[in-house]
Amino acid sequence: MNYHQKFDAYRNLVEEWLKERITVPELPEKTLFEAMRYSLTAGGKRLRPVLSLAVCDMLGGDREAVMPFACAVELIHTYSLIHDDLPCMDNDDYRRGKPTNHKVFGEAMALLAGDALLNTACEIMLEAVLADEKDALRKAAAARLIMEAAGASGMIAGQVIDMESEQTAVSYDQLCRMHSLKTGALIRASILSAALICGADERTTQALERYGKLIGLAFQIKDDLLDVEGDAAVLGKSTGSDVRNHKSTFVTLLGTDKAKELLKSTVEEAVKALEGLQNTDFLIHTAAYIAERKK
Ligand code: GRG
Repeated sequence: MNYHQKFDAYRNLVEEWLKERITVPELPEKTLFEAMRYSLTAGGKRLRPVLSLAVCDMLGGDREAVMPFACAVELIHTYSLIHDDLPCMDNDDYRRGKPTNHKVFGEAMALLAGDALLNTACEIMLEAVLADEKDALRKAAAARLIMEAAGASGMIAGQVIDMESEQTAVSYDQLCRMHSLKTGALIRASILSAALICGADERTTQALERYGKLIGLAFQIKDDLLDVEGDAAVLGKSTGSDVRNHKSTFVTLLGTDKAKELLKSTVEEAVKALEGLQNTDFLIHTAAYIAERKK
């Protein structure tokens, strides 16, 4: 299997698990579940859960043990996108080339679908903790790590910094910190939660932490480059408020050429972080994939 086939195989496992777990019951509140399913099945790359499963395989861990946590991160990621698109945030009409959740279900339902996805993520992780006495502590630690990354010292903090820095010039360091919280925290959590559940030793955990940090940064530089190249607009990501056009990005701060150089060197450093570890092929390719992706 080549890299892309392997990525697809991981992604298919994630799709199957989510399809079974997030169903639409015949109840009066059915629309809520339809709204949750709508964004959850709208064509996301599944990068975060794929990373969790890849780390699990790299460490010879148990995929079944990691899967609920991998999917919980995807549910949290999906909720964050629904809320990010709301009129009170970025006010986007399209995401992944499709109408945003609130455009289809209305603002109130979109808000509640995001809330419910976050709650479901917690439920899924706690169910996994309670299902297995043997690894309960490790799994509880993984759940804590994921919730911290998603919360007020992680993704939500990044979103607040982003909101409050709109229309103001930010420094390169401020931009890095904002993205490290807003997008990096959840990417790192997908890697480190799997490492925790699989019992990674200190040296491996440190290497994976550095790798996660660097691919998170690479992910964001690439996102900024994609926005500029217009690919993102074609895919319907950037129809939001005009305010976004004035925001500092890696491209506005560094220029396209320097941003591309930084992307290249960040990926190289991410690969270097894995030196000395075994079975790192998939993670090495993922670092390159992040830099080469078209969406
Ligand atoms: C509203 C609480 C709250 C948080 C929002 C992550 C975030 C914080 C907002 C997303 C805004 C955004 C588009 C950021 C750029 C980087 C990013 C997270 C892109 C989307 O991630 P992908 O490319 O998405 O992994 P797919 O579509 O593949 O799932």
